[in-house]
Amino acid sequence: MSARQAGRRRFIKEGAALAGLAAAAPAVGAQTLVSGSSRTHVPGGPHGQAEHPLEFGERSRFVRARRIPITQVGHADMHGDPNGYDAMTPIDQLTGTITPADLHYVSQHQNAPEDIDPRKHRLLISGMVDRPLIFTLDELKRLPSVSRIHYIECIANRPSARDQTLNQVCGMVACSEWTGVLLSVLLEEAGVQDGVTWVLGESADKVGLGTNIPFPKAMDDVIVAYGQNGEPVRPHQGFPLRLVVPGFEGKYHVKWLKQVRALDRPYPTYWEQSHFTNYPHRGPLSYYLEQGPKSVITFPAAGRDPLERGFNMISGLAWSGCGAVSRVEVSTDGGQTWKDAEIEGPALRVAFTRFQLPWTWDGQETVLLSRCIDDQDQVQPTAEEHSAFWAHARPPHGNPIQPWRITSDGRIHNAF
Ligand SMILES: Nc1nc2c(c(=O)[nH]1)N[C@H]1C(S)=C(S)[C@@H](COP(=O)(O)O)O[C@H]1N2
Ligand SMILES: [Mo]
Repeated sequence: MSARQAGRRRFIKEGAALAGLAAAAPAVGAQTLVSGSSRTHVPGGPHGQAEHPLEFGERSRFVRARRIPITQVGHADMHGDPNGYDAMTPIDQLTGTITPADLHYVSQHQNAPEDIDPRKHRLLISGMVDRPLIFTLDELKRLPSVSRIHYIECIANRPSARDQTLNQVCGMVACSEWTGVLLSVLLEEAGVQDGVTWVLGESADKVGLGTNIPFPKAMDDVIVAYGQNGEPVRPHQGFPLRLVVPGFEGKYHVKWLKQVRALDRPYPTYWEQSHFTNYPHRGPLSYYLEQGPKSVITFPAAGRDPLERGFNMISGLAWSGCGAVSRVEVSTDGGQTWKDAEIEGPALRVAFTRFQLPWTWDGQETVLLSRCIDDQDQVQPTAEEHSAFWAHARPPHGNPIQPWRITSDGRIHNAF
């Protein structure tokens, strides 16, 4: 008998066995299937217990991952709003490097315009261009797309002695896969004229955020994004369209994007001047561009349960606005000695990179530190280096090293 025939014989035999099973269908199984088919929640269903019915896609009730309204962590709303529109990423709950869309922090000057109808929304490319263009969302989606993983971090995300937990210290950063059209494609299509040096992105919300971006950056890797982590960008993240300006501080990433203007100088906008430049502090108006290398240990970290003696895997996140993370060093003795952490997964440019280091804690008080080195050989600064460097200006990126002190009872404290 050939192998093929043997295979056929076996198939027939199994087929017969299955048919026999159907004929003598066990009563319980059959009934469960029939009664369960028309409802999502079957009391006493196949698994015997449905006292806590779940919507499809909902997290387990044992997982308490929610965005944290900024007023709840004892911070004033960054934009001085009593309603506190800002909310933080529960960074202690994240695994890997992607932030689920509903946990991505929110930073904005007013509540999200929830009701932008994507069929009515338009993107205008104007200013110093040969052909001003108006795009519908469908038209944008017909253009070549890119999907890239990038973090976004608010300028307010900085270590501070007044904060007590990891989420307070580092909850204004998140990392998603963004899908959309490169801004360069749209600008080229419109025909940018000689002399253009900046572009201005403007939003459709009432307060309106206008952000000036240097023209070379606009032509490099800026994305007009309609997708986030495999679905349309959600309203609080800018539905239906937002800018993603990789590596530049949060305010460049204009949500609810409605217009991009090509200009021969930056156009002063209220929010930019009042919150995001050195104005009215000292010296001439200046814009902060790429963010430097940064990292934070997310386990062990303040806000978590006390640490247990013995083996622990130190884990954390690192990123840089200037490129990819090339190395992360960890110190378990307050900075006297440093070890290279293991980088988990590919280190993508301008994206969260997870690192880990095995460690045995002997129960002695100590301080844990991490420092990121990016592929431009830039090293994350100490607190002293950071404040010395920015002594004469408002520091744009709060990227000094974050220390966690572990006391002998296992409790973890912010030692910044
Ligand atoms: N239209 C608009 N876009 C905006 C803002 C805003 O207030 N309005 N806030 C900016 C700031 S300050 C940050 S840090 C990022 C935050 O993006 P996220 O809310 O998606 O986390 O959005 C930026 N885009
Ligand atoms: Mo921000």
